[in-house]
This record gives sequence, C-alpha cells and structure tokens, in this order.
Amino acid sequence: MTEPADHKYKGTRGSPAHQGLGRLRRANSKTPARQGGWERHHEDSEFTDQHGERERTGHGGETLLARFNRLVQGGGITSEPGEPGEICGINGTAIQVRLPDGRELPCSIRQVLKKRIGGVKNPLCVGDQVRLRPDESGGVITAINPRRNQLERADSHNRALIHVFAANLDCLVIVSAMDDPPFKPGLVDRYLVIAAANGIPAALVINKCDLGDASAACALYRSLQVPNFAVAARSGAGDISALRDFLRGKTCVIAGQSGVGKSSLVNALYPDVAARVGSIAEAGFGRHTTSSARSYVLSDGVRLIDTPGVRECGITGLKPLDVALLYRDIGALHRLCRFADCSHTHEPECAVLAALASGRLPSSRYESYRAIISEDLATS
Ligand SMILES: Nc1nc2c(ncn2[C@@H]2O[C@H](COP(=O)(O)OP(=O)(O)OP(=O)(O)O)[C@@H](O)[C@H]2O)c(=O)[nH]1
Ligand SMILES: [Mg+2]
Ligand SMILES: [Zn+2]
Repeated sequence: MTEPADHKYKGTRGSPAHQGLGRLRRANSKTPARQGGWERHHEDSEFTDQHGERERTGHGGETLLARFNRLVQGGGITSEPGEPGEICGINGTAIQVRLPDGRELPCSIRQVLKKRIGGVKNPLCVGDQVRLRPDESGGVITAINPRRNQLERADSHNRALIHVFAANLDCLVIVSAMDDPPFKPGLVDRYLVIAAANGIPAALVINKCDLGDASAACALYRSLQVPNFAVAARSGAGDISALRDFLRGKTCVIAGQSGVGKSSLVNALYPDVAARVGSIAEAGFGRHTTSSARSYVLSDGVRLIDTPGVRECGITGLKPLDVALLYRDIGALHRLCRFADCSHTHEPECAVLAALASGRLPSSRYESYRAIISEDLATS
C-alpha cells in the first residue's frame, strides 16, 4: 500500500490554517469605535479590501508556512548549484521533478536538507520550486525555495495534523454549474474561504450557462471582487476566451463538485491537449481513484495541479471569527458591529444582521457563513 500523497506535519500549534488571517485579525482588533455611529461607518467602508495582502503571521505564533520557509532558508534556490526544477508529482514518498525543458526525473532529497526540515514528514509537495543534481537514478534535490502559499487543511479528526497538498498556486479555479447539478452558492463560498485562508487568489467559473441564466450569480461574485466567467464548456460558448486569457501563465487548482464540467472545461480551454486531458480526467478529477498529486503543463504556460486536497471541501481548523473575517462582505461588516466578538445571530447593533435585513447582504452569503460555523466547525 502506498502512503497517501498529502503531507503530514505534526504541527505544534492548534490553529493551522490561518495564512491570510493575520492582517484580518489585526485589522479587526484595531477597529476603533465599536459603539455608536455604526451606520455611518457602514456607508463609508464599502467592503474594504482586506484580502489583497497575504500575510502569513497568525496570532498563535508561527504558521506552518512560515515555519517551512524558515527551515528552508539558507537552502534557497539561488544559493545552491544545480538545475532548477518544479515538483510535478508526489506519490507516497516518490517525488517527480520537472525540468525547464519538460523532462521529468524521479528524485530523492539530499540528507542534509532532509535534516534541516527535520520533524516534517513528507516535507515537499507539488508546486515546490527546487534545485537538483542529476544522478544515475534521476536526481537529488539539494535546495527548496520558500513557498508563496500552500493549500493545506487540518485533518478532520486531529486538528494538529496538517495535510499540505500543493504550493505556489496562482489561482484556485472554482467551477460550478448553472444546473445539473444545481448552482450551489454555499459550496462556492466554502471554496472562497479555503482560498482566502490559504492566501490563494480565487476565480469562479459558472459552467452550463446553456441551462440557466448566470447573470445574478456573476453580479454577486463580481461585487465580492471574485473574477468570474460564465461559460458553456460543451459548446465552447460564453467567456471561454476571456478565461483562457485570465489563466495564461498561472499555476491553478480546479475545484468543484463532480459533474459540473471540470474536465469538459479543460477540454474547451485547451483543445490542443485534449487527448492528454482525457487521461487527466481519468486520473482522478472528481474521482477518488488516486490519492497522489500531479501537475500538468497545458498550453499558454498554464500548470494544472490535480490534488485530492480540494475534493473534500469541508472547513477545518478555523474559528468562527476567522470565517467571518475571511468573508469579504461579512468581514467588512463585522468591524462595524457593536461587539467585537459579535456572532451575528442575535446581538443588538449587528451590522451583519442589519445588512441582511436591508438586502444589502445576500441571504445566500449569510446562510453559507452560518452553515460553515454550525456544520463544519462544530465537527472539526
Ligand atoms: N448542458 C451542458 N452540459 C455540460 C456542459 N459542460 C459539460 N457538460 C456535461 O456535464 C457532464 C459532466 O461533465 P464533466 O466534464 O465530466 O464533469 P467533471 O466536473 O469533470 O466531473 P467529475 O470528473 O466527476 O468531477 C458531462 O455529461 C458533460 O457533457 C455544458 O456547458 N452544458
Ligand atoms: Mg472530470
Ligand atoms: Zn454582528
């Protein structure tokens, strides 16, 4: 039996997934006036940009990402000789590295480097930028570059155990369908929280626009400044070429429920690699046939990472306040509530409830936020 490809870190901190949260938390704690005049503030601070900066310092100390980056310091990519490469496949302890010319080599990790990141089991993941020294059996990884971000989640049974699925992502592409399966704003919002918590930009693709009108959904997510694209992958209609432009050069993970058309979308976007995409689809998009992570080079410099890490979209390891702050709209409103620890359920002068009552906050957003707290966090 092979080990699962996700990397297990025995973290020392209880609250793991707080990348992107440090600034939000500080901004919240520094909010000046908690009492009086909140309606006026409310008008002034229309969904202030709280997600632009992706800071990694969590309140309980060093984040997992910061720790990783500290440990690989000094072994940075520029300080070691060797060829640059990118980890493109992890399967148990087997590591595959892609060279700039496209060749792929099976690699091991240099002992001294392994020691430096000691205590971290399976320290590398797909998307890691490394240096390597080729040898007769493939290559030896001699240095790892610090990561920009990583897709991680706490184990649902043991919150101190963190799974890391992929690193250095440019975009989490959330795919939903207008119908068949029906559009689920709650699922979109969950993926947005996962992206924001990990410091990964997100985009929304609404597929199967031949089956329904996506304009309301597009308007909602546009107001939240989530880039969005309404397409019909099967016929190639809609914003396919805009989406192709948007994705150019990016390293992406595609997330979405089974049947929304993720494989069809990749085919519509990159018909020239359609044959290979067929096998990608079989390799496990949406199916649980594989537990290994893999990145694929598509056209336009796009790298697509297929990882089991996005198939379960439950949220673990966050506190209710974290979730509020990671919602762009609710987070901005939260700062205007009378009470800094407002739960937005019953408190007086709650800016979230007021916005909900006036229709300024769509009920789907409030409902998905409450569902994460009462369903996901209750069991994590
Ligand atoms: N009506 C309509 N159907 C579509 C469209 N795009 C894809 N489909 C159909 O939706 C079904 C599912 O598409 P897939 O591309 O396999 O979906 P997927 O997200 O990759 O599914 P999994 O691999 O199970 O996760 C197929 O029968 C497609 O033909 C579209 O734009 N309109
Ligand atoms: Mg598929
Ligand atoms: Zn409130």
